[in-house]
Amino acid sequence: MAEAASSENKVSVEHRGGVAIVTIDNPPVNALSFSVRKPLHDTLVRLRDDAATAAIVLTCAGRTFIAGADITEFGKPMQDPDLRALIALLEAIEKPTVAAIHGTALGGGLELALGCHFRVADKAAKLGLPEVKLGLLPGAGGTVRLPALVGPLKALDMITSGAPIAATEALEAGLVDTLATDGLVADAAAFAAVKAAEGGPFVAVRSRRDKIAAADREQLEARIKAVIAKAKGLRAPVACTEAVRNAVLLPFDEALAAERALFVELVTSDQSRAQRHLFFAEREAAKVAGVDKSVKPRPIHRVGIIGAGTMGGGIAMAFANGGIAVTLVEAAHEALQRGLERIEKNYAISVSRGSLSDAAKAARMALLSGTTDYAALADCDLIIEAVFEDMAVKKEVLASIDKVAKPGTIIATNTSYLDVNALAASVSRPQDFAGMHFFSPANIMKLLEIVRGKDTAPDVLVTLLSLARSIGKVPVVVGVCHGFVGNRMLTARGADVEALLLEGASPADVDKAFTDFGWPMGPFQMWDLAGLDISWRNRKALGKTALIADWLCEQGRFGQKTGRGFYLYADGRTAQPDPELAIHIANEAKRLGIAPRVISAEEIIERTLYPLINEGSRILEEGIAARESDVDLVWVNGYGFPLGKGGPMFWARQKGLSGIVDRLNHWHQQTGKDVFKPSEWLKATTAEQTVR
Ligand code: 3H9
Repeated sequence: MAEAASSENKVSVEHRGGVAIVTIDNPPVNALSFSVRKPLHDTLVRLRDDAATAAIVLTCAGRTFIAGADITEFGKPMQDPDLRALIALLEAIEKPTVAAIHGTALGGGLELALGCHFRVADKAAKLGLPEVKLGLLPGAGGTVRLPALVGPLKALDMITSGAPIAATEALEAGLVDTLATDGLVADAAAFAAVKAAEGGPFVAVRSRRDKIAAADREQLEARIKAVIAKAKGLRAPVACTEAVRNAVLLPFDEALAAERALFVELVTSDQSRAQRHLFFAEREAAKVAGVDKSVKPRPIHRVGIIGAGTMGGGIAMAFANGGIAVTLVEAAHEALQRGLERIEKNYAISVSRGSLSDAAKAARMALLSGTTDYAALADCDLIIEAVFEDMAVKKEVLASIDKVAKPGTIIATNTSYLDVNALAASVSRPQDFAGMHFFSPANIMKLLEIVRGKDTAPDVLVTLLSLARSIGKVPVVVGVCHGFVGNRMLTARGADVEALLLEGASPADVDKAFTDFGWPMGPFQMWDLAGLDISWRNRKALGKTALIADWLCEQGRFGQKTGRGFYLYADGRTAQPDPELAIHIANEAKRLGIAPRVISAEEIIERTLYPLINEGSRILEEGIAARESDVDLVWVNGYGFPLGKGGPMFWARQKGLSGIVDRLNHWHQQTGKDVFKPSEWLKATTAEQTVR
């Protein structure tokens, strides 16, 4: 017999003999919104007091178990009952309670399941506490109950990485009691009936102290130290370690109270606000203007890649890592061989570091086949050219692809700067053509700019978006312009950097201001690493110059690879200041009549980051990016903009756009540039912020 327990039907109960099956139905991911918590609370009270109910099974409708608290409720007053109260109620029920888990039990969802006496999982289920990725920690007892069930070391790994574990691993770790074999709910109901028949008392997770008592505290402290060393200025991972340590050292209720205090600190922090913004930004990015939800992706079973160099090889690895077959094409056998060997070597390094098994390496290599014959591309569903960044070369390659690709195959160019519409003209099917701008190393970097040409078909965009997500990339659809979103803004960021040197900052001053801000490295470190010759070649092609960088290149100083660039690299890696460069810069400044002065870190940030934000605003005004959050995703995932600051546009809004406009005005005046003209987007947005 089934009955609805709430007016909205988000929680319903079915009685199977003495077992009450409580089903939560709150699509799409059964988040624990108030509209679920309230009826669930009332239902549990009723079943607790119902003499005919001998056991309770908690399960979910739809594609997944509860994916967590409702993130959209954070930052607003929490309506009672809160999740902690709900779990306390559940945990105190003296009848056996069983969570029946399918899909993903995440965050508050897993915490609710930890409030049950038992957990039964579907074999394909995943369980985890991903709060750290939102700049949070599990705030409903997860940091205290998980260590009790799986031991503090395992719990620390799960909580500080945020990565879910598979059901089999959860079984081994003691997180679930059994895996379903005949059907999840039926098995969970049978399990609950057996437990009820066996009789209590049933031990709540809070009372299981054996794994806590047995914890190796020295090892725990060592792991905590390692997590803190890798926290990169983020507070959440550190707070997670504090909470797990509390779970070991403090009595249960004290540890719970300490967890709560940490959660409140984090949920109101700028870092967590930024990370929550990025969570929703990733989901928003999947929505493309003019593309209806009903548009279906084309199936992609095999990807062809032209060019087995660093970029092509990296892209091939990205697909093989995602389980997709790849045909790699090179012009000559030797180049193909070199490319395949480089891939094999990269995988071998992962094996030697322990991050990849031999079997997984073999499986990935087996997905890669190499050839020098374009005809082998005939069965590919997507073909990406990743050859030299030159319009004529790319056009020739694309025309050759066009001749062999079957109808419906998507043809893509991996270009960083070139005009995608001009490239589309070299194929006979521009509707099947798009840009796919990967970032190097393409097997590691998460960002993918999907460049929408004027004729790109909606289903091509949908296909590339879902394909990218399936291989773990963060895709963002962008429009056609020189450098798209990321590289165009990067150019703006670097425009004043040489001027800063001439005015008195050293490369190390600039780089330090960047790393203090939270960037992984500064512009000079980045250029030295990438090779100064690359931007030199680009400048020459565009008829542009850079006073200092050109001088370095003219002397064959291309950065780390030649041992000298903006820095000296005596050992090939460690950057040392170069006195000769300092003299050269001072001489150039003198020649230009620039008097040296002390440049503050604040000025360095204002003269690099503010122009970048300004360029972002122009990109929005022109519709090259659809929304601010898309720009933020590009910068966080492709260029190392600090995660805890949420991306340049988010950071700019927090900082106050009108202040940024004032400072851009100021620097334009100070450095003798034309009067600063804010974009229409900046004007409108600052006006809107002022009114608010
Ligand atoms: C927490 O639990 C705190 C507690 O410890 C303490 C509390 C006191 N809330 O990702 P998808 C939306 S913190 C609200 O595309 P998938 C999402 O925005 C939480 N909304 O699906 C999207 O909306 P739209 C800890 C949520 O199948 C739609 O659902 N939990 C939430 O690719 C579909 O999402 C997490 O961090 C949420 N919790 O992946 C888990 N989750 O369609 C977060 C999703 O309008 N969620 N939405 O764009 C996920 O990791 C993935 O959504 C999941 C499904 C793997 C579940």
